[in-house]
Amino acid sequence: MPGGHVLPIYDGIYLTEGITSVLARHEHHAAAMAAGWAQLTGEPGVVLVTAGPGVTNTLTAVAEAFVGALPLVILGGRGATATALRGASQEIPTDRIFAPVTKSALRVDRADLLMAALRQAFATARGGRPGPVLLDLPRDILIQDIDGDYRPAGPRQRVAAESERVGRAVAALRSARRPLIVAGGGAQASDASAPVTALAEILRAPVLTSLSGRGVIADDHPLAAGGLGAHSTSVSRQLLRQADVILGLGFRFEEMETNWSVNAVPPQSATYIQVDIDPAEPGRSVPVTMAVVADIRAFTEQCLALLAGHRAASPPATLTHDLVGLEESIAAMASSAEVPLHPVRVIRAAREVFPRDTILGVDVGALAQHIAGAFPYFPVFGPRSTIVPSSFYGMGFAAAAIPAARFVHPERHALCFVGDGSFQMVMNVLPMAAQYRLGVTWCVLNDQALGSIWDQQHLVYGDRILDTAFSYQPDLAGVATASGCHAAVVEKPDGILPALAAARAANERGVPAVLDFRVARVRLTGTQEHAAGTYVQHDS
Ligand SMILES: Cc1ncc(C[n+]2csc(CCOP(=O)(O)OP(=O)(O)O)c2C)c(N)n1
Ligand SMILES: [Mg+2]
Repeated sequence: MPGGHVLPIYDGIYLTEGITSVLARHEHHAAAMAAGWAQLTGEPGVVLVTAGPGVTNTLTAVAEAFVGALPLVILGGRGATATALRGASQEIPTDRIFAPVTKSALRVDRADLLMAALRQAFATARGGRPGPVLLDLPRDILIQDIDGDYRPAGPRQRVAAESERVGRAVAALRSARRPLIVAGGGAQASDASAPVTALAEILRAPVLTSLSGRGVIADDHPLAAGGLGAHSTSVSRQLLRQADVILGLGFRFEEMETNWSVNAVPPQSATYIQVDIDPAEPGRSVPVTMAVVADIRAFTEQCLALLAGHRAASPPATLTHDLVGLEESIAAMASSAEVPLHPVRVIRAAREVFPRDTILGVDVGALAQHIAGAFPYFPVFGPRSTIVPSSFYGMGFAAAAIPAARFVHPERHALCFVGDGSFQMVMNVLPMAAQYRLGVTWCVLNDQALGSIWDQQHLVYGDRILDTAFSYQPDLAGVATASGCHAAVVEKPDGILPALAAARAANERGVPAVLDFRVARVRLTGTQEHAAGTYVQHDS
C-alpha cells in the first residue's frame, strides 16, 4: 500500500523488470497474504507499506507471523533522518513498536547500508526459527544514489542433531511398544513430509498433526490418526493416552490446541522427545524427557539412516478399525438434514466438490476450526497446503491471507472456512481478489454469533450472553456481489453441493466466491468440555 514516504520504492519497482507488486486494500491483509505466502512456500513474503499507520496496520498479522514462525520482510516508510526529532508527519517509533514481535526491527539511517540491511533482513527472516523482520526506511535515504551490487543471502542451512542425541532417541523409538509421532509447523517448515512419513512407516507409528502440521502426512495414509486437543478425535486422544514413546517434531502442544490439560499432553509415564530448530522451545510448553535441537528434516533423515533394516511391531491392531468407526460417525453428521445446516455437512461437501490438492484456509472460531472442531473433518493430502493461524489466533488472518494461495499456485484451487464474525473483520479483502482474478472461495459458516465466545458465556457464565450474538447482520452475499465476486446464501441441505459446484466453476473463470452457509450452533463431541476447561484453567 503506497504513501508518499515510500514512493521512491514504488518508482523503483515500476522501472524494474521481474518484481510484481500486489495492491491490497488494507495493510493487515497485505501482511496476512505475505505470511500466507511464507506458509505455502517457506520463503519470506515481502510487505511494502508507508510510514506510521501503514506500518502499524500490519501489526496483528506480523505478530501472527512471529508466533507462527513465518518468515516475512516488512519494508516500512519512515520520516526523513533530517527531521527525526521534529515530530514529522506520520513519524512514530515503529522499530520499537515492532521489536517484541519481530526477529529484528531496524531503522536504516544511511543509504550505503541499505543493501547490507536488506540481505541481513532476508537471512534473519528465514534462518533458524523463521520470523518477521522490519526495516524502517527513512524517506531521504530512498532518493540517494548508492554503488555496488546486491548479493542475496544464501540458501537456508539445515542444522543436524548431535549424533549422540539421535542415537538415544532412536534407541527409545526402537524399544517402544506404542510409539507415536506428533508433527507440527516445524515439520512443515523444514519440508519434512517425506522423511516423517518414512519414519512413521518404519516404526509403524501413528502420526498426529497439529493445525500447522496438517498435511505433513497425507490424511488418507493408514498411519495418519488425526489432531490434538481441540482438534482431537476419540482415536487420537486414545493414541496419546496409550503411547509409551512420543516424538514431537517441530511441535509444542500449544495451549490454543491442547489447553495444556492433562489428557491432551503426554502422559507422565511416556518418554517425550521434543525436537525443534529453536533451542528455547523444547520443554517450554510441557516437560520433556529428551530435548533435541535440529532441523526436523535433517533429524528425521538421521533417524532413518540409523533405522535401516529395522522391523517394528505392527501399529495398534485397532487403529484401522477405530479410524473406520470414526469415519462412520463423521459420515452420519455429514448426512444430517437439519436446518440450520450442520457445519460438518458443509465441510464434507466442500471436500467432495473441490479437488484433492485444494489449498485450505482455516480461520479462527468454533465452526471453522476450534472448539466445535470442524477443522478435523476436511482431510488434507499434502504438505504446505494450508493457511492457518498460530496460537496468536487472530480473527480474519486466514481469510485475509487465502488469496495469496492463487499467486503461489495459480493452478490449484483454494478454499477458506471462516466464521461470520471473523469474515466481517476482513471482508474488504474481496475487491482485491476480484481485481487480480484470484479464484478463491470463502465458505462463511454463519451462526449469527461470535460462537466460540458465546459458548463460554453459555456454559461457564450462566447464559449471561453479552456482545456475542449478532442481532443485525449485513447481507454478506450482497457485499460479495458488490465487490465483484460470485455469491450465494445457502440455507437448505440440498443447496450445499450445487452452491459449492457453482463457486468452483466461478473460481475456474477467475472469479472469487463467497458462500454464506446458515449453520446451526452445533457443538461437536468434546466441545463443552473444552470450552469449560478453558475457563477452569484460567480462573484457578
Ligand atoms: C482479533 C481477535 N479478536 C477477538 C478474538 C477472540 N475470539 C476468538 S474466536 C471469536 C469469535 C469468532 O466468531 P466467528 O468468526 O463468527 O466464529 P464462530 O466461533 O462463531 O464459529 C472471538 C471474538 C480473536 N481471537 N481475535
Ligand atoms: Mg460465528
